[in-house]
Amino acid sequence: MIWNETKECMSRDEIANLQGKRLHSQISRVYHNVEFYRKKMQQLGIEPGDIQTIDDIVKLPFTTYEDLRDNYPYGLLAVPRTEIVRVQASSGTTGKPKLLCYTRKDIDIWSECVARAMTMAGLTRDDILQVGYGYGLFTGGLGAHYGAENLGAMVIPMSTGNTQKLITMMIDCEVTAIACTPSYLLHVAEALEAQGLVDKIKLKYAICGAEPWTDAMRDQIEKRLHIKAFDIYGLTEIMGPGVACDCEYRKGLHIYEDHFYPEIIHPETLEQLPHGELGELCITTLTKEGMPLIRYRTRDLTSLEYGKCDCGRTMARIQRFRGRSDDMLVIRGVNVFPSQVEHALLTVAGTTPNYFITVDRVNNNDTFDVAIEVEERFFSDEVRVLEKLRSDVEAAIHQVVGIKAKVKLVEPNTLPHSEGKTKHVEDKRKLV
Ligand code: DLL
Repeated sequence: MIWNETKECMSRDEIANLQGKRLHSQISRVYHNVEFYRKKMQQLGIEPGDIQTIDDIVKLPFTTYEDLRDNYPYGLLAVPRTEIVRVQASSGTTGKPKLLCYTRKDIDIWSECVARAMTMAGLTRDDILQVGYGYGLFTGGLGAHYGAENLGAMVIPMSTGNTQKLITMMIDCEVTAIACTPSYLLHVAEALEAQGLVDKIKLKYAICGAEPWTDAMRDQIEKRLHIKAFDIYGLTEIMGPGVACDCEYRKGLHIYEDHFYPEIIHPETLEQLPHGELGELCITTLTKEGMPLIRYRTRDLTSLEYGKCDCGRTMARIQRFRGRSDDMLVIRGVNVFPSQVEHALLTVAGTTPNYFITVDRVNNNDTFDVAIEVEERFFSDEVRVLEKLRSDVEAAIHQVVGIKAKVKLVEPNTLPHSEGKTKHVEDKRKLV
């Protein structure tokens, strides 16, 4: 089943034509309405008239997450503030969040894209969907919610945090689909198994994303719950979930190219790479009104495949994610930068900037361990003093990062040091 056949199955020529037209009008709008882009384009000596076809995109400047932060909260708006009906924000930045502003039309397009993704997974208006992504500033909850309502499915807005209630309602309400992170779904599977309830559920589909996951994890989810699991991708800056999703043929995640133009660039030279090569995914929004982004560097490393899929869709397919070109980690669905831990440590007297983060996945849950060197004197003091420092550090990290870390305090010069760039992170999850 296809939600919007006219758009999802266009020929490559039709797609390129539409993208060229949309890019031209998007660029005219940002040039006239967003000082940030006008200045950047003027520095490069280009005007909206220079952008006629989609191939002209290489003339345009890039946008980074630092640009978003520097222009917080309304600096990149392309419409009057009064046209904005919603904001969402991205987790995981030190200090000010990255705020994304949506007009009513932006919300409509978002819910259409999520409805397309859900249709791709096999959902119809007959389904009952539990949303197990967090509601609030994070885009997962409200994004999935609006998409499912647009589809006409019945939505149960569970949010995160109460697995037992989720299980009870899953059984009582005869839930047929769930949208949540893959690691949370495995946690739900374990809880169902522990209570001998797997054969009481009516679940058929899961739409999982917001964090990297492997085919092995997908396999486990499908076997343990007897369902089909689909991979949904998105990021707050561009819209939220529903930028791309995979279909039953699993040949990559179809990106909705009528709204988002994808490019793969070399993360250092920033040159556009030929089709099929691995590099950083960069996305230009073609229809966004509130806060359009031009050549936004997602930092996600992947490649793109073109060519018609067996499902009939012609939109490019994002291949397996191979990590990121920056040091961001996604832990329990939350974006975490090592610099945030550093920032938290600065607020606690007695700690040093020498720390080491270890991330792993144990029983399908991400673990987040932080070892920190503290001043020698704490080890000769009473244990109580050391324990107090440990809990202060845990609280500081929780406050800045938004999730809890297991903190271990160690003596000076016990963590790895190097002459050049000290390595602060080991990710043992083997997700690529
Ligand atoms: O995670 C939006 C989302 C919500 C996507 C629910 C899917 C489902 P952010 O918090 O801004 O937005 O994080 C975006 O998470 O750049 C990737 O690094 C990572 N990510 C998201 N989906 C996937 C996925 C949401 N399916 C960042 N596979 C992105 C791998 C993913 N990584």
